[in-house]
Amino acid sequence: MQITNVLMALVLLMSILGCSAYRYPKEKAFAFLSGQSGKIKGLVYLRQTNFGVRLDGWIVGLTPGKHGFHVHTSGDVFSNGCNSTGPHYNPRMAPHGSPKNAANQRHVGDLGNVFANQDGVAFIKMIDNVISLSGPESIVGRALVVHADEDNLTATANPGARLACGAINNYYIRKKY
Ligand SMILES: *[C@@H]1O[C@H](CO)[C@@H](O)[C@H](O)[C@H]1NC(C)=O
Ligand SMILES: *[C@@H]1O[C@H](CO)[C@@H](O)[C@H](O)[C@H]1NC(C)=O
Ligand SMILES: [Cu+2]
Ligand SMILES: [Zn+2]
Repeated sequence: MQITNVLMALVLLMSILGCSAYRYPKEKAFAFLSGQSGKIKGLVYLRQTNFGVRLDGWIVGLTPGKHGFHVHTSGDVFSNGCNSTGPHYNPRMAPHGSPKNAANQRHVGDLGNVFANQDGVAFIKMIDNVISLSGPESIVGRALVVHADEDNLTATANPGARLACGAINNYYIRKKY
């Protein structure tokens, strides 16, 4: 209940901030993560910077430790929960890997792991220069997914069930005139 209120307040705040976005014409997006159990919730705010896409946010309700965190291909979080978001976003037909790998040695969507503390809260603060919020490989309209287990960042990694997910929504407000 309380968490929902905090998330709502943040969305409101972000939409207010979004109103001044035209002064800084960089793409912005957000994703609300939720899962089947209702226990796991998250909010991730994404913005394009000169160094890549910066992600800030948090996910609550996780078990402590590392959890695989990726952009999956489809933003469809409705037809079959997180299972309908498809595989990792991989427009370059590359193997799965670490976000630190070269762009052709990872899926574009491979963001590695988030780390949940003893309270089950993962604070997200990362910059990734392979994903983008515009252009032919834009991740807008796709989904962020957090997994039950750690992504060991190898080509055969299996981070387990999809605990929570959310579609990535663009909220860049274009100047009308
Ligand atoms: C998604 O798939 C997993 C593993 O196959 C399954 O346990 C889970 O119930 C599925 N979730 C939904 C919403 O169908
Ligand atoms: C990574 O995880 C996969 C799937 O569980 C496993 O097959 C592989 O051996 C692991 N690799 C390392 C280096 O831990
Ligand atoms: Cu994933
Ligand atoms: Zn991958």
